[in-house]
Amino acid sequence: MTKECTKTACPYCGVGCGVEVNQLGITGDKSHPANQGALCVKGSALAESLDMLSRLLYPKVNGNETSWDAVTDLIANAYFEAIEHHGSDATAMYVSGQLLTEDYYLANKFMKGVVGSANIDTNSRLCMSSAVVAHNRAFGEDIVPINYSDIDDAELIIICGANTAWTHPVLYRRIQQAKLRNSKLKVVVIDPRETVTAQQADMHLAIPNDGDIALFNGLLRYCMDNVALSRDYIAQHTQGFEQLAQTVKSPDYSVAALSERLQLNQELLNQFYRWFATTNKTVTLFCQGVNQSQSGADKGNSIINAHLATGKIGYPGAGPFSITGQPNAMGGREVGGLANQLAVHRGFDADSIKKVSQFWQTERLATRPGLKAVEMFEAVERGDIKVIWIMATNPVVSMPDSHFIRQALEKCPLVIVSDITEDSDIAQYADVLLPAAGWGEKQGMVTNSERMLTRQRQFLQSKGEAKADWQAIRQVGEKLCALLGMKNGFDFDSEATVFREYAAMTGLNKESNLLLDLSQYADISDDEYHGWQPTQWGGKQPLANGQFSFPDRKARFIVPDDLHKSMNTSWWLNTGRQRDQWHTMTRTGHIPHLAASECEPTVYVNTQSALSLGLESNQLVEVRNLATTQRVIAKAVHDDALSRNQLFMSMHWAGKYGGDSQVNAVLSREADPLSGQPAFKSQQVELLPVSVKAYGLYIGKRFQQREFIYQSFQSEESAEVWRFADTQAITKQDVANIGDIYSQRRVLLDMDSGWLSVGYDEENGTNILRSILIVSSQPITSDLSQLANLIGQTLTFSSLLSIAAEYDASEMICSCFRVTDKQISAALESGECQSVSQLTKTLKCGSNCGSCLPQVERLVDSYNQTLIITK
Ligand SMILES: Nc1nc2c(c(=O)[nH]1)N[C@H]1C(S)=C(S)[C@@H](COP(=O)(O)OP(=O)(O)OC[C@H]3O[C@@H](n4cnc5c(=O)[nH]c(N)nc54)[C@H](O)[C@@H]3O)O[C@H]1N2
Ligand SMILES: Nc1nc2c(c(=O)[nH]1)N[C@H]1C(S)=C(S)[C@@H](COP(=O)(O)OP(=O)(O)OC[C@H]3O[C@@H](n4cnc5c(=O)[nH]c(N)nc54)[C@H](O)[C@@H]3O)O[C@H]1N2
Ligand code: SF4
Ligand SMILES: [Mo]
Repeated sequence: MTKECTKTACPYCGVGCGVEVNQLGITGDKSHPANQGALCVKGSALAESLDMLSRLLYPKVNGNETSWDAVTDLIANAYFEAIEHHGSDATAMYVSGQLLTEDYYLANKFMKGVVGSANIDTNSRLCMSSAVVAHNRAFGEDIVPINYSDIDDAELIIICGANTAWTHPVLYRRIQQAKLRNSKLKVVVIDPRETVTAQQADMHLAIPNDGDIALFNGLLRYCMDNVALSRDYIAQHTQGFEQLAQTVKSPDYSVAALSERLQLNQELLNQFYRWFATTNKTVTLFCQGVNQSQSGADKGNSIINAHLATGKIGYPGAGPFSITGQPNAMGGREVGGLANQLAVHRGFDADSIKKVSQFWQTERLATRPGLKAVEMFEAVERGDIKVIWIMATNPVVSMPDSHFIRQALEKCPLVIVSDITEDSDIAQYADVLLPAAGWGEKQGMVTNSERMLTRQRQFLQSKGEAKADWQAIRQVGEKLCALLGMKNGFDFDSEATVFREYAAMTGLNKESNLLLDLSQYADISDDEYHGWQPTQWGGKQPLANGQFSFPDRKARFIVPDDLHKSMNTSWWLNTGRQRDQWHTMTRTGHIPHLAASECEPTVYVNTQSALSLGLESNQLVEVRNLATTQRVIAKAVHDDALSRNQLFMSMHWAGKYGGDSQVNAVLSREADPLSGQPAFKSQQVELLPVSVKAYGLYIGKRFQQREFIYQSFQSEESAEVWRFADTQAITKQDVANIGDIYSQRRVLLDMDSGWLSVGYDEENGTNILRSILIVSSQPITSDLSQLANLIGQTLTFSSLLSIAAEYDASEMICSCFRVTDKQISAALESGECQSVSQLTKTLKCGSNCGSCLPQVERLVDSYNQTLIITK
């Protein structure tokens, strides 16, 4: 790591925290406006994320290393041939909100400006596209009209469809701090699950899946009935209110009717509506519980409707706030990287086509929208797409109906993948693999949820022959321009030159109502670019003047389609994130302390429903999609946070970590018809017990694998932890072949329900422990993974057994210091600690990143409540 201090940005979520790389390692940047020095658990583990093994170092074609020159020719020729023989639309590119703005700008220019097709889509389709539609329909432009400082000013914060405490932790901490300062501030969480965010709120509205539109229509109705509308705002700054008013007047949206439909008591609903109606400074945060739905765009608009109709927008502490998922999802939207945008907040209207063609000096410009992610992979499956370039995303895990996506890619004549690792699931489908420089090895610009542009800076040499993604595109683009007989549109020698061209392009918006205009940076010098300080576009309060981007400058109300989805199966499956992992685990799965909080693929099952089926916690179950007959196997865990017939599974389990237990295998491709965003959050499935004859746990470094029906992997400091299960009994003889066949000696002990096998080597007269293998006919409930610390140590058998006995099933609360719920409860019960601050001092939990503080607080609260009840 460098001696000097480099200021850069965290590569994970859209909070966009500033990070400093210095002699101490990687710490929060105190001067960055987004985080003022704070980092969450993932941000705090950034230094460890750099120790990734299995980096992809050289370009490869069909598994063989080759040169960048050869591979550049190959790709450019493939695009050229496909264009010549099948037309531009026979090609595609699928990119990512984790690309930097410069990468994104060139990818968009490559496809729309040179190839001449808008078949470039991005994983932001799975993430933000419903919010983009909602903004465009309401404001005439994709604008987030909020700053983080609005959190500090607000008196009511509504968090709808977001588990902010886990997914945007530094922003969530800002909410908690605002609450400490302002006793009037109320927080309401709208989520079918009682998440850690909901547990901390003043009010939790546990609506059924997709109940949001009904809830917000009811809110408008309440405001109408209680004279809480802003008639002036509606008259001066909006259009279309009358039609919406007619809709919400329906008896379906009375509090009484809603109370029944949403299964919420009337008093609670009335109180929520009263708080909204009487609080001017209201911010409504929303994320994937809103976006990832068949009515995602309409849900977004129903939230915006409520803010417009009451005029709660455009002043400090008020407005609808779509929080972005990925670090540069916003930058990608600005550049225009979605298939249904052209560039720089412009669509495919005649004026935009003319201006963009002139700017890029191209006669090949795409003139109509391309295929959205799901449609794109369907076209690949049909054989319509001959070449696809996938960059910085892992669609065979993250797209719905993932087996279908895999089949599609197997059929595609040429799949090019740019990734930092060869181990990602998508890399297994590549004909051509391009080694990408990763975070710290590349540089460029990112935009966070509040429109703040921050520089990601390089502080490491890139590894092997890895190149920044923009450079790979530049090379291929240059070559393709030559093949097509065009002027070279890729004459860039640095990120700064790319950024300047992009900034100049946003100047096309000068003579329009569009707010995105960075043209004042079109001539910045290299030094100014390198010294860039976090800068927000759109001004501090972009919609303060009530002037929107439509020609008449008025905002639009949208009548949302209030879907009533009927249930045809026994269970609803909801999916999302865990606190300590990032997406498909390629960057976080190998970090032991992040792996500890959810150690294996787990499906959370509403406790009552589970009990009524006789389903035990820790038993393996099968989640099945009846339509496709696909299934995944995972460990069932009872969960009171879910309502009846609800399941929840995290999206992360992928690669060797999750084996075949990847939840998207059972998700359908159902998507919002307007945005194309898949409905990841409410899927109809069945849950079936799996008849398991043998459960296994291996701790060591040399696992002999074989075909199991279930297998998962957890990374530990000194060893690997493998969990597996089989429908066949594993015999004593088999045990000898599964574990560690390399150790000099094995001891096999009979246990009540199976065997314990310990492998060790004799070295200089002592026995060194190499592996521990347990095979049992019963689920292995204890978390024995910490026994990994003993691997490589001198073996004393009695110590092994006593430690094994101590590690009872417990939940990892603080990942940084590995403090479990059991340890916290023990400290409270013994009287050693009585408050969060004492726990933080004594056990250290929460004293590093603070991501677990909401859970620690919750444990203290529930302990205090038990005290009151027992007294
Ligand atoms: N730790 C961690 N943080 C991350 C990420 C990560 O991988 N790990 N990824 C980042 C990215 S790209 C994104 S997009 C964000 C996502 O951030 P969030 O949207 O906050 O996270 P999710 O867990 O996907 O889903 C949020 C909640 O929506 C709820 N929900 C489901 N259905 C409904 C519904 O019909 N209505 C309502 N109101 N709620 C519903 C779910 O129960 C869930 O608690 O997180 C970012 N931050
Ligand atoms: N069931 C379910 N599925 C979901 C969701 C859900 O809530 N539920 N959420 C969806 C959402 S919101 C999102 S954002 C997606 C995320 O899903 P993905 O984008 O597929 O997930 P990542 O694991 O972030 O994939 C990034 C890939 O890029 C590689 N990579 C990292 N850095 C670089 C780089 O600098 N250059 C290049 N070329 N490669 C790099 C990584 O190794 C990894 O393979 O998942 C979606 N899928
Ligand atoms: S909240 Fe955490 S993951 Fe998100 S940007 Fe900040 S440190 Fe990174
Ligand atoms: Mo996302």
